[in-house]
Amino acid sequence: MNKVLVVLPHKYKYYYEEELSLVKTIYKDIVDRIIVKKPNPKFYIPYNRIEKIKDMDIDKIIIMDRVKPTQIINITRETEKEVIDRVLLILEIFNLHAGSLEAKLQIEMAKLKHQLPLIKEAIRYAKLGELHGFLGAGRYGYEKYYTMMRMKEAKMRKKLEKLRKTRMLHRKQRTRLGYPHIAIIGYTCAGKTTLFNKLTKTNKPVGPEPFTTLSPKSKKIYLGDKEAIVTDTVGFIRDLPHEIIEAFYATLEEISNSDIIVHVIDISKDENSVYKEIIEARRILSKIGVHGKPVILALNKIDLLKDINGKIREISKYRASNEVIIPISALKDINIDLLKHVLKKILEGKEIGKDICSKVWA
Ligand SMILES: Nc1nc2c(ncn2[C@@H]2O[C@H](COP(=O)(O)OP(=O)(O)O)[C@@H](O)[C@H]2O)c(=O)[nH]1
Ligand SMILES: [Mg+2]
Repeated sequence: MNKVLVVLPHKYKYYYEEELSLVKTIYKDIVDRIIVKKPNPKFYIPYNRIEKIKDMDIDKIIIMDRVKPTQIINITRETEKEVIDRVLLILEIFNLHAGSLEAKLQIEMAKLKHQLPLIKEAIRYAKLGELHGFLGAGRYGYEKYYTMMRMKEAKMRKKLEKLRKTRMLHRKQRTRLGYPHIAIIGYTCAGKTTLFNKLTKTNKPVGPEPFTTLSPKSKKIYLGDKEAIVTDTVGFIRDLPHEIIEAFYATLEEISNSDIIVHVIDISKDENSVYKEIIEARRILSKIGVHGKPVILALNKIDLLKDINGKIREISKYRASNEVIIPISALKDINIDLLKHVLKKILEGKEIGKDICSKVWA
């Protein structure tokens, strides 16, 4: 059930790789891709392609854009394939990382809200003619399904409010037990998962700890004689749709609960986009209430650079006082041991020695 066709809008022409990488987080088997310059008002996808899709061996069509409910319904009717738009895909990705009940509810709410207009549209179509089984509503009829979903949404909203209140009450008493936490953050495609896998190679996922909300993407690592939990966080997504920002922040609580943040940055990109990513990460951290925690700027993909020192010198200009710079290659295993060493030093509350400072731009 994983064969997909990806539809990319031309507006993301500089970010096709990132967009495809988002898709691959959930759907590994991308059979083909279509680039759309000007969306067709009725089908989004050009009509000559629609006819061919019908015979393609795929399970889903993923459209990396905003798609109108009528367009989704039209495509489904013509091709008999399921359509997922960018919002739904990103919510699926959030779900992979959501540890707490609150984050899960927030994501579920966003999904429902996103689908309600689609159900409404389906009601209109069903009245006009045939539209069976769309969105799993077949058995109930769309109107009943719509009412059911509205009720579900109201119920979820109440549950969330209650959850927030109790959390406010307990926040002060909440003490963290167990291991220190390291969160890997950064944009899509920066190399977070590659680094996470390198750091945790053979280690098993950890079970839920008391009083903490642990993401399913967490594993234990050994830093010399020290143990810690490292989390591959959801990642910052370019052009995040505004209606899912709340769900995004809820999913990021795994960062608020961490002791050290490793911000992975692809420095094979130009200086300006690296700078923007550093600033944006700081803004997001501050927004979720993370201030002054130690941050390691892991400048990744140095294997792709000709002038490593020049590039690092440029980026050092932007370093804040709580940040340490370590150039690495997660893929080619360059400076990973150094990164581990620095993590250990920070966990021990020790100064990062002068000997390292010559290699680490602290
Ligand atoms: N050349 C090079 N490629 C890398 C490095 N680290 C990751 N990549 C590649 O960058 C792409 C995105 O990596 P991934 O870990 O999935 O990024 P994530 O979205 O941040 O989790 C993959 O194709 C990786 O193989 C690196 O150090 N050097
Ligand atoms: Mg990843």
